[in-house]
Amino acid sequence: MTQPLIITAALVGAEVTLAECPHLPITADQIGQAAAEACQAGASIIHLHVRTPEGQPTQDQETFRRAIEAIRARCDAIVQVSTGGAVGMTAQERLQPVYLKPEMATLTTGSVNFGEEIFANPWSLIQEFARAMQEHGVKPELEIFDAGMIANALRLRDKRLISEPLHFDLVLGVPGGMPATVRNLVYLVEGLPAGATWSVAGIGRAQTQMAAVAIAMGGHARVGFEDNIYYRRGELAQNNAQLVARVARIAAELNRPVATPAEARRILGLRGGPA
Ligand code: KMH
Ligand code: ZN
Repeated sequence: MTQPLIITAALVGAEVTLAECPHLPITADQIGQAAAEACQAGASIIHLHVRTPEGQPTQDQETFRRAIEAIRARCDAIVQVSTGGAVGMTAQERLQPVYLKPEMATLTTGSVNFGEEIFANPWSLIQEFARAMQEHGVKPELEIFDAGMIANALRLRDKRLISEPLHFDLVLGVPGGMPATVRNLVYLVEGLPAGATWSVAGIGRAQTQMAAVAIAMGGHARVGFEDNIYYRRGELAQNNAQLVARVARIAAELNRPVATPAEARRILGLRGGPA
């Protein structure tokens, strides 16, 4: 039987600027509000980056703490913190939100060109991040930008640094990573271990297309300003919830009801609500 659809709302990201996206949530209050609206529209995971008051990406623990509190005050979504942060941050900087013991955190299992820059994730860093997540009871979402990253994730599993059921997010369309095509998505999904769950994050205009394919394939979907700021060509989205709501509507047409946070926790093997 097909599972309910887990929609992840990637509300903020690290690269999008306020100049490009005037509705980008920045403060804890704005992030909490955006999360509540996204949940109302059908999201059950909030993928979380935070910003300084000036709008710069930061991994500051206190800024994360305030944003997480603001989300939890308004909805029951699973909070998934980013350990990717922004390109160029140190490992210690990036790890800070894991110490807050959120339910989930991202774990990118390899390096990838990221536009003009390199999103560096050497094997030593990957293992250190996996260990930190294990020690703090945080479930990793394995971020896959290229095919070899799945092999690295399986190496982590074999070394017992991550445990099943594994959850993957297949990020397609980053300039330098795997392009967002149906063929690439199917290829990656075929390489996942039995029992794994997965979502797709299509970048830019691929966001809705990839989400629709994932819905049909039985996977899950990620949308939001981190990956795409347009509702349609030439028209900025008004808020993250608008992007979530569209995917929820497509899912309804395809007989995939959206998962509540409780259902998402069951599907992902999370033990319960937030600690
Ligand atoms: N901002 C990218 C360099 C994650 O959240 O873990 C990395 C990223 C992935 O956004
Ligand atoms: Zn992210």
